[in-house]
Amino acid sequence: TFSEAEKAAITSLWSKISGHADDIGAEALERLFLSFPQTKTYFSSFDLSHGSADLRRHGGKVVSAIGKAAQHLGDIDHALSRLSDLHAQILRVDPGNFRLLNHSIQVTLAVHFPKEFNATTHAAWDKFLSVVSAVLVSKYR
Ligand code: ZNH
Repeated sequence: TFSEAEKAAITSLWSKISGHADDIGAEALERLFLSFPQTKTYFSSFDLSHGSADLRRHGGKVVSAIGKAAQHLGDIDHALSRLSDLHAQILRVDPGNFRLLNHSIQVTLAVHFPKEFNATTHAAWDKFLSVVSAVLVSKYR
């Protein structure tokens, strides 16, 4: 599903993100909760204050899962299979929320990696995050 150019854009930006998963993830979540407050309802037991340990821990998990997908671009379905079960069977997050998180992630990446996040890389990441979301909602019924 990805061209060689898209794969290169995804993996090269991932290599910049990987050492900062907690920071990037926490900021993406903070942007999600501030811009789309309805998404906070899934995290009622979390401390959602700026830079909290909960935001950093959960943000780090989300970004690490995205990294796993970036390292398995030919088989994201398989790489995220367990996480897909979790979202479909236990968490049952409304599928519409994935677009909101993807948007927040992309704004965060644009702010932190302005040179790398050019129009081509933006388009590749937009497609990549859509594919990741599609996998995570694929087992809903
Ligand atoms: Zn999710 C969880 C990823 C989206 C909500 N997640 C989770 C985890 C991970 C993830 C890794 C952990 C798991 C374990 O621990 O095992 N997500 C993810 C991704 C994405 C997502 C990658 C995309 C891209 N989610 C999402 C959304 C939402 C969510 C959109 C809503 C809004 N998640 C969630 C929750 C949880 C999770 C609620 C649980 C948390 C806790 O801890 O509690």
